[in-house]
Amino acid sequence: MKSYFPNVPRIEYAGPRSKDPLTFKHYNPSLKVGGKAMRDHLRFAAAYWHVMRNGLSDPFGSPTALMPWDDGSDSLDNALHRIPVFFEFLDKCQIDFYCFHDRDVSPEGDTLDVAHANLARVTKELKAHQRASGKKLLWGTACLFAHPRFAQGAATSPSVDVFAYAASQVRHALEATHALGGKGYVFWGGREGYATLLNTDLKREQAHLAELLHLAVKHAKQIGFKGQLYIEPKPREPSTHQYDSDAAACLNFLREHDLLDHFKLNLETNHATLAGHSMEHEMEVAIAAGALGSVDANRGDTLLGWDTDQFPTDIYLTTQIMLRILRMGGLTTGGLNFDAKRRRESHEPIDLFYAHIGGMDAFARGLQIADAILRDGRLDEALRQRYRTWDTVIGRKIEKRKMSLVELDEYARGIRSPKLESGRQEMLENLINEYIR
Ligand code: XLS
Ligand code: NI
Ligand code: NI
Repeated sequence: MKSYFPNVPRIEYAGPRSKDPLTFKHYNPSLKVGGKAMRDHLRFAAAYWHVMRNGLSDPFGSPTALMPWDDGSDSLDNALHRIPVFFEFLDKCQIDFYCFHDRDVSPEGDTLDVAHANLARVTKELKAHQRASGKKLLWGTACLFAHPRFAQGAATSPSVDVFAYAASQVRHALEATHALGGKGYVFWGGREGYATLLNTDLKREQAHLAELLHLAVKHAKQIGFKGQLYIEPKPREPSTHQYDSDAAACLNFLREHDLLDHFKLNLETNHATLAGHSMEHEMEVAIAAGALGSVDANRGDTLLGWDTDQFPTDIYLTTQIMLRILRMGGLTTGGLNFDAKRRRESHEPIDLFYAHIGGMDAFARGLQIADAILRDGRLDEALRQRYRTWDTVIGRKIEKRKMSLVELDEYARGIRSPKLESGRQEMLENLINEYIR
């Protein structure tokens, strides 16, 4: 069989002492952590759009990525040729899942009919490769942001015909995802927002967005798709403001439009920071609503104000993420999808491997550290202690909504002025550092 990465062996676990950059130092897929294999905790996925389609251009410069397997055309043939390259990449990286947009994997063509036929052809090929390799689809999605027709929105376009085009694309992307046994389907509303409120009917646009989601819920049911539907929050870029701006906004939107039973959130680290939040904040908000579904694993750059989608290599970050995933009992339909791209300077194919190895090792360490912190128990105990006054008769009564304002007034007048204890932030930060080695 032809190899597209002849100089790259299958990446294997070689332990923390290994000096070979093409080995895992920490990711040991079958190693059990807390009774569960690392690969089942982490459920790594690669993003087709970054691995296969990202030429690494930036707003100031053209693409740099070397892709010797790609003829640069938009032909169906070229699209089909990319598939074995991608599956070789997945195999060599030991990544079990992948994610794609309809337009990453198959060309748009001149008409919708051609686009759908292309997607159907490519889906067949993807299915054959999945079957031969055992790789799985974490989620699929429709690209409703790249084509010029979506410049003013897809579901939120002022044009009803654009809405219909978006709906058509969603139908086929959903069916392709279903055919491939996808564990989920994502809506990321890159253009679902506005550039200026002067020309925007915000209420109407949001209702249209909700309607597209309702249509997708209905269609998923009709075709028997049992995968999880997700919304991926992001505050801006490309729009000035996106309706799915952060976890809280998405949850409110889902509640308002009666969709919360059908959707979970796919949270991306760089989107959290663009929204002015930490990833752990976004995760806590989603988990509190029982709605954390999946993670787009990347990071931003504190010195750059856009979605740089860098590979996550920060052990603090991966520890924080894994702490929350472990506490909520693990990922089920979701995974850790590397929605991440190499820097423009890292243009050689081998950099794809270094990038993913780094992200996988960082999460493997985060997992082990988080597991150790939770087994140690002091962090959870400190949290429990901090709220212990609520674990009393009076606290429970308030939590059960069994106290009136008058009763609380009487209670308060019968006790001494409350004294606060220290929040111990620094002590707890030190505790985390004990484990980051
Ligand atoms: C872009 C988003 C996108 C989604 C899928 O910022 O992260 O890649 O994950 O449409
Ligand atoms: Ni993403
Ligand atoms: Ni992003």
